[in-house]
Amino acid sequence: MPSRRQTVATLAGVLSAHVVSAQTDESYSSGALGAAPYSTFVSTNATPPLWNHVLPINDTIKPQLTSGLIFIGPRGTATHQAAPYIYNQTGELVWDGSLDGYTQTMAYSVQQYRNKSVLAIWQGQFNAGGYGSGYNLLLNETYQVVGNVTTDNLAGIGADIHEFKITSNNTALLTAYNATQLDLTSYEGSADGYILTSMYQEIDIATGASLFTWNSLDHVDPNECYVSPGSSGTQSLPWDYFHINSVDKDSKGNYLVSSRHCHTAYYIDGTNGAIMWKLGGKNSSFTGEGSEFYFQHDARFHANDTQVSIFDNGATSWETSEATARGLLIDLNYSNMTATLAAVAIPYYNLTVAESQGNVQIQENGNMMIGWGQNPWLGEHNSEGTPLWAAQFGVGDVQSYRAHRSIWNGYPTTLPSFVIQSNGSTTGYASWNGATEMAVWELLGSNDASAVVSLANTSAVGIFETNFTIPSSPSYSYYQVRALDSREFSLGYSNFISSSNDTVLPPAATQKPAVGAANATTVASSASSQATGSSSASTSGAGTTKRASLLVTISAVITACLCAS
Ligand SMILES: *[C@@H]1O[C@H](CO)[C@@H](O)[C@H](O)[C@H]1NC(C)=O
Ligand SMILES: *[C@@H]1O[C@H](CO)[C@@H](O)[C@H](O)[C@H]1NC(C)=O
Ligand SMILES: *[C@@H]1O[C@H](CO)[C@@H](O)[C@H](O)[C@H]1NC(C)=O
Ligand SMILES: *[C@@H]1O[C@H](CO)[C@@H](O)[C@H](O)[C@H]1NC(C)=O
Ligand SMILES: *[C@@H]1O[C@H](CO)[C@@H](O)[C@H](O)[C@H]1NC(C)=O
Ligand SMILES: *[C@@H]1O[C@H](CO)[C@@H](O)[C@H](O)[C@H]1NC(C)=O
Ligand SMILES: *[C@@H]1O[C@H](CO)[C@@H](O)[C@H](O)[C@H]1NC(C)=O
Ligand SMILES: *[C@@H]1O[C@H](CO)[C@@H](O)[C@H](O)[C@H]1NC(C)=O
Ligand SMILES: *[C@@H]1O[C@H](CO)[C@@H](O)[C@H](O)[C@H]1NC(C)=O
Ligand SMILES: *[C@@H]1O[C@H](CO)[C@@H](O)[C@H](O)[C@H]1NC(C)=O
Ligand SMILES: *[C@@H]1O[C@H](CO)[C@@H](O)[C@H](O)[C@H]1NC(C)=O
Ligand SMILES: CC(=O)N[C@H]1CO[C@H](CO)[C@@H](O)[C@@H]1O
Repeated sequence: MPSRRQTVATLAGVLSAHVVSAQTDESYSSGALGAAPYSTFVSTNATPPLWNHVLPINDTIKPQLTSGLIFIGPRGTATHQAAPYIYNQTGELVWDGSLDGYTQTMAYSVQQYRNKSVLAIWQGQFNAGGYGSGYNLLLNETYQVVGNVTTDNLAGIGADIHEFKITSNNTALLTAYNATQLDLTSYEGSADGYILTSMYQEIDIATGASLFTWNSLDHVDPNECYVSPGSSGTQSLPWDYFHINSVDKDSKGNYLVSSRHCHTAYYIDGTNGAIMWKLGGKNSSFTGEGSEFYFQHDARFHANDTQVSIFDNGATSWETSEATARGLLIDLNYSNMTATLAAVAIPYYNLTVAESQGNVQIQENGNMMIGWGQNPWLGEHNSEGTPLWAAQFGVGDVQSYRAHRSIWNGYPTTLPSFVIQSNGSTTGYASWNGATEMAVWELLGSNDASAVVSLANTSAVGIFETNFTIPSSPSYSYYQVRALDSREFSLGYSNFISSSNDTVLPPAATQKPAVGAANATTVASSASSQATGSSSASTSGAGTTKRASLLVTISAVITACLCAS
């Protein structure tokens, strides 16, 4: 946390960063604000990529959206701080995972584990060949690690970057890549060549034991795929003939696997790994427009397995197959084996193909939430494919493997961050990384860091950092803030900050921290920050009740939102 004695110059820098966020779309899109504009704050070191709502959410669109927060994992060479992030629908920061020690991620999403929401975050080593080896951490609503899932019995090869999905049986689906020696002369390669096999496992999360392991080389001949070895096929750069990037499982216990380099989604028998049908590619079991996609990602079953959604990249870095990437919802007809297009989402803006990454998340109301992969864009289309809103979160090399919307209620066990700055008047800055239920900041004063006097309340709904003037009279030796939710439940107290020097004292023993967690279930239904309807500020009404005689009016300020109206 920055010292309260930040210089005026630093403060000016911060303020100018906020001014930046208020500039027009064009200056962001054109790159005039840099390759990766980001926000800064006074009370924390968070530096989240700033959004530019190129197709803003208007009042007509709002009722067509479902609730939830937005989950992206910005990465790429221009990204100021690669990490898992949570934003609200309008691009306001909710959680910067780097402040909790998390770094660059790919598979990152909210999942259900034992009937509770967990945040699943892949962490590990990236391989220049486009895969990785690591593990998936499961965080509960208090951001504490409750699971750590990787491969089982794969001789040191850890969980790959591309997939982590928890099934309804509390098992996890994850991918893995292994280099193996193979005579590649039948595939335009050398006799002492090396090939990458794509594997996936189903893991019992509680025990870590694998229940199922599948290896692409056992079932898919490299000739079925589209990417020849080229300059790869060596020990240092093995031939990635299959490139697995998603795994889903249906109610019948069979798997759906996306192979980017075979342009195919494989339906795999959950008992023996045999391929039951193929959608797309050279030997598609289905005919029709729904079986034509290129270098795709994120194949998921829907509608009792009669539909599949796919992110069709339309390209890879060395080959372009289509005019644009597409979000696809495909109807599968098993009686005559036809695949028809139920919905196609095309980026309305200047985006074309996505050379890598990307996803389609079908919302409860049928909307398609799309992360455009290597392009720093995300957006939502209705069930007919019409764009509803779109935002960019970078201009240069900023990417997010996937983009999701999910309900998430966060009750951090860290203390709220509170900083006081004097620059003529005295201003307090408060934020709480990952707290989603916070509606009101209460300012408290104390002379001995125990007996506290309530001084003022200020609305905090939807805002990551709130600033407010600290009254000059009567003055106190220490100030503190308390976070309250919309029902005035106490969520937590900050440290006491001295008004005259750098002294920081912990909350008093009587100020039990993070009580919100105890009320997580009851409070969840009142969550306001995830609403999509018009201003949610009214829900803070109860929290703005006068709490003390010294109530002063304090205006909340939106500090880092680039919300074009
Ligand atoms: C989160 O996990 C921690 C560590 O296991 C546990 O102490 C805490 O009670 C859990 N919190 C919730 C809300 O489940
Ligand atoms: C998770 O497991 C990996 C090994 O797979 C280990 O390196 C890592 O430290 C663990 N992390 C946590 C937070 O448990
Ligand atoms: C990975 O490939 C090597 C070399 O062929 C092989 O020895 C090893 O068993 C493979 N590992 C797995 C988990 O299949
Ligand atoms: C869950 O387990 C049951 C019983 O083993 C099985 O029939 C079902 O297919 C499994 N479902 C998934 C999604 O793994
Ligand atoms: C789902 O499809 C199967 C046939 O594949 C059918 O037996 C089952 O009744 C369907 N379930 C629902 C809920 O429609
Ligand atoms: C396949 O069957 C569906 C109805 O079940 C029909 O609408 C469609 O025209 C058929 N397609 C072909 C190519 O026969
Ligand atoms: C899209 O392209 C047009 C024409 O090149 C340009 O005027 C416009 O600013 C671009 N829009 C974005 C969001 O980049
Ligand atoms: C709201 O946004 C939608 C989607 O961009 C657009 O079609 C519509 O014209 C907009 N409505 C208004 C009133 O701006
Ligand atoms: C997101 O936060 C902003 C504050 O920057 C707020 O105005 C907006 O209402 C919030 N959006 C939602 C959907 O809660
Ligand atoms: C809060 O900060 C903004 C600049 O981001 C400034 O315009 C506003 O006056 C500040 N409000 C208070 C009460 O300090
Ligand atoms: C710092 O301020 C606190 C109260 O504001 C005071 O009690 C303490 O003596 C001060 N410490 C120093 C080193 O001046
Ligand atoms: C510790 C705490 O804040 N507990 C609250 C949980 O919610 C109930 C109402 O449902 C309050 O009465 C408690 O004070």
